[in-house]
Amino acid sequence: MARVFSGIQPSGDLHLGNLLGANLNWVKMQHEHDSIYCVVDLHALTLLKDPEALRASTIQLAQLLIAIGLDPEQCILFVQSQVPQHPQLAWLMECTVSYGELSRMTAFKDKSNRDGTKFVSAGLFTYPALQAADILLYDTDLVPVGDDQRQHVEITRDIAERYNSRYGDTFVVPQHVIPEAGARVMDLQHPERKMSKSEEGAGTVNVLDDLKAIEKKFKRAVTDSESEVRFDIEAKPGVSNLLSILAGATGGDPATLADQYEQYGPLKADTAAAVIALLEPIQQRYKELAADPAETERLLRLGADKAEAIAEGVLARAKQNIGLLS
Ligand code: AQP
Repeated sequence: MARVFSGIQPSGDLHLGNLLGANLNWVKMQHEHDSIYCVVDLHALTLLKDPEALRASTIQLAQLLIAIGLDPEQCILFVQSQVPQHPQLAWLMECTVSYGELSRMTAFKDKSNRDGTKFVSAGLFTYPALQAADILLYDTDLVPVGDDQRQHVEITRDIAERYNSRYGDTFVVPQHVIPEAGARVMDLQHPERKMSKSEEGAGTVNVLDDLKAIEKKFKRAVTDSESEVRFDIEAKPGVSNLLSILAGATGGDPATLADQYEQYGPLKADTAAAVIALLEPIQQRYKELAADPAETERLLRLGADKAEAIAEGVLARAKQNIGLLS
């Protein structure tokens, strides 16, 4: 059975891009593979956070993942900072990746250049090394992620291969798994940029948004001055984004779905309805889980213990091979 690992940052509200790009695949894969999922709170520290807000977001995100369908009996679900092997292996990763490689990461360039970013932490620069540690600590074969994480899985593969060639066979070299539809959900108001946790507003559909507000967001989604419904990301980014969302939410194919529409209005209405049908039961389950944070904390602690039992062995192998005393 393949080993699956992926993580998500408690850095803001969970949105439709996270869901279609990654989390729905996580739910599916937990039934097919040996799956490990992580709320990567240490990654969230790369940008300045209010401590109370970080703690609350960490619990809320775990509850949302369970509400979406992750079952702590079927997979291991845990919080990164509760497994100390992650930052320990990250140092070995930092010493295996080069400054030049880290400088080429587009996420660093985007986030460090964002308006209002006054303090660029060293962690923001080196975080692909921590991410490599997250993945490699579990002898991971498959990493289900959205398209924006392709480059980070690539650098993880490069680090694993370099480590293996320098110090002998140590790590499994993982592969990304990216969904066919919904791999890159774009902002509804700015279809040239990806939907992201840090961009709140009319272009972002959050999993916990009021359902009426979601309908409005789709109604107001930016399209173009033509009227033809066609899947063409370059020429028609807004319309193609709606088709991708509809396909991701219903399991269809965006280009085939385009043939069913002659106008933008019905496409927007159907996409909103499909998203609402997906989110409504998640919101209901979340409400129940939110009422009992102590139970979530208990489940996460159990998950961390299971994760640590695996991570301990892999870290010991990595330390042994690089020449550290055990
Ligand atoms: N727009 C997206 N479309 C498809 N997949 C996406 N993912 C993120 N955005 C999209 C996937 O969700 C998983 C978790 O990613 P993250 O924790 O890095 O979330 P984020 O929304 O990108 O938030 P960040 O990191 O805080 O980014 P910014 O600062 O840009 O808002 C990953 O598998 C990711 O691919």
